[in-house]
Amino acid sequence: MSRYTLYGRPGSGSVAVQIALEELGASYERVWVGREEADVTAYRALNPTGRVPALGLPDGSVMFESAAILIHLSLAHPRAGVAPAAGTPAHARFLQWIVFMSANLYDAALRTYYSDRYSTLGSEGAESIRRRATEDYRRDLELIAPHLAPYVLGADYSLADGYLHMLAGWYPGEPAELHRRVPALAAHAGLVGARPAVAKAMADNAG
Ligand SMILES: N[C@@H](CCC(=O)N[C@@H](CS)C(=O)NCC(=O)O)C(=O)O
Repeated sequence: MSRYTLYGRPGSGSVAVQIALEELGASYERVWVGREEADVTAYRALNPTGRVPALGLPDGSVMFESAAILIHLSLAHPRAGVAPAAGTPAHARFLQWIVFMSANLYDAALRTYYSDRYSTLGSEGAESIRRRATEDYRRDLELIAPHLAPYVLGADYSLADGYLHMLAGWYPGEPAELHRRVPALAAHAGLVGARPAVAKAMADNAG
């Protein structure tokens, strides 16, 4: 029996959680949540936000919020080498970057792709929100880039890298242009993308 149930949609925020589950070698069932109203209504019984991802835990409870899920998985599997030991300065940096990415990069992605939800001024307002979100997105990717050495925490891969891989991959501009301007992000994308766990999760999302 699967220990975890991942609720997601192809190419959505569930990608980072799926990468994490693959990195852990965890047993999980992956459930795509439909977009029809009835599907979302049924899903709200598990996750009241109606958004993906959510993760069913081995005790049958369900949690949501991608950053919280990644932090939980790293703490629930302390010997898996996917995060520094809890309570250390390195773990403090792990928490810092995971929360930074959730609060800023993920938020910029939502303001970019759901800009109409952030405006009461119709499509004109939405367009200006989208433009600002894209600028914020680029600024925050550039803020992280100097810290990549080559991973978010330095020499060691952590679940923060899968998260960055997913979020940087959603950047609405031309990836080649972003990578030319921020070579550390290109190197990071190459390294992380080559990991078997990441490739497996990406292939599943590609269909
Ligand atoms: N803060 C949430 C954001 C989740 C989120 O907004 N997910 C998007 C997909 S990437 C979603 O479910 N969108 C569908 C909708 O909002 O209707 C998290 O980090 O998990």
